[in-house]
Amino acid sequence: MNGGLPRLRVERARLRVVELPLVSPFTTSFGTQTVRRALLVELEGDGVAGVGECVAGIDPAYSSETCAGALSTLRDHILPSVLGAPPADVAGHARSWEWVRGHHMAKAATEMALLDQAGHATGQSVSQILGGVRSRIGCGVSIGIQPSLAATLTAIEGYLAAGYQRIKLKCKPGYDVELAQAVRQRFPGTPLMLDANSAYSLQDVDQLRALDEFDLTMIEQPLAHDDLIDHATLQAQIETSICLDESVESLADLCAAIALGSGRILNIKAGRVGGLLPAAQLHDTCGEAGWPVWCGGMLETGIGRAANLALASLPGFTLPGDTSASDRYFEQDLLEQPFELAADGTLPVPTGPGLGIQVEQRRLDEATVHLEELSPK
Ligand code: NPQ
Ligand code: MG
Repeated sequence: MNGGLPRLRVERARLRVVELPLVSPFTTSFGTQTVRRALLVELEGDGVAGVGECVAGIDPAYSSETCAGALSTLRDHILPSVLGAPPADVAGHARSWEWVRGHHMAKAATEMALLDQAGHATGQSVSQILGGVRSRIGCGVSIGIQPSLAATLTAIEGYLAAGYQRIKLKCKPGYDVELAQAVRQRFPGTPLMLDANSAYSLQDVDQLRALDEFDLTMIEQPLAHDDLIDHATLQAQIETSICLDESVESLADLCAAIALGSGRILNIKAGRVGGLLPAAQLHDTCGEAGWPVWCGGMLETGIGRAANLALASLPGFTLPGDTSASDRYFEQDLLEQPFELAADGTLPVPTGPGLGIQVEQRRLDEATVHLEELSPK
């Protein structure tokens, strides 16, 4: 990390729930989303404000966390640990909620707001604070399960025309080998990967091995969300590299995965691992182990999207991630300037102080479905 961060107070907090309709339904092996409900944490102290986005979903399907659960955990447990506490730097505030087990997405949202606040106080961008080295990020796109193979091919064509550098397709048992074959046939040279979101078991090894012939850059999280052992068994039986997502929620999980050989690549999401600072640590450990990493996505609004770009500017993020442009998901983002994909398939890393974004107040108010203010007890 670059230099020290200032010790700041957190004097007020606001919890806000927003809802943004998705441009098209997003279907994974665990369900279909038509709207993104997001929980925002807004902090203020020492005359400086910061905002963070919690990536928990409406349902506990991707992970056990939900928007409603994060809201109550933030209100009753995490924010009371920092509100009115003595001035502290971001790591210091984060230590005050270490006693809370789990709830990584709620913690990460608070940490994101603290980093935004610290950046505004010092003029540093979150990328600079984290030790970022890149000014533009190569982007891929994640495509949900479509009603037909033809619809999938059409969707891919559109995203490739827009410039996206790699295609990730959601898959599930029975929607995999034929899918990969059809896509490979039509787009022979395109960097292509699948994400199963834990839809398979070791009994499906033949099907998974059949994917080896399609030159996939990786298959993401084929097996159970909390498994590392079976992933190691599977990795020894297939050629395609396994990328872990759900199974790695901490540095301890990652160290176990590396030791076991549960995969060869990591999808890093700050929300899943409890914050941007823990995410940067996982990045460092992957570097030492020779695991390439890329930045995942959770259908973030522009706020979380900015944080993802800052994270992806670290040196080990050598693969295009799910850091897509705002219009991949939303007709209207929450920002004055939505993130727009350049023709070369990159997005810029924000350079302004903190997250480096400007939230459009009118749009934010329109999207708000719940708002509560917290102050020190
Ligand atoms: C993944 N994301 O990599 C996730 C899955 C995902 C872009 O593929 C609400 C809450 C909606 C959590 C949609 C992408 C979600 C979600 C997708 C997680 O596995
Ligand atoms: Mg995934």
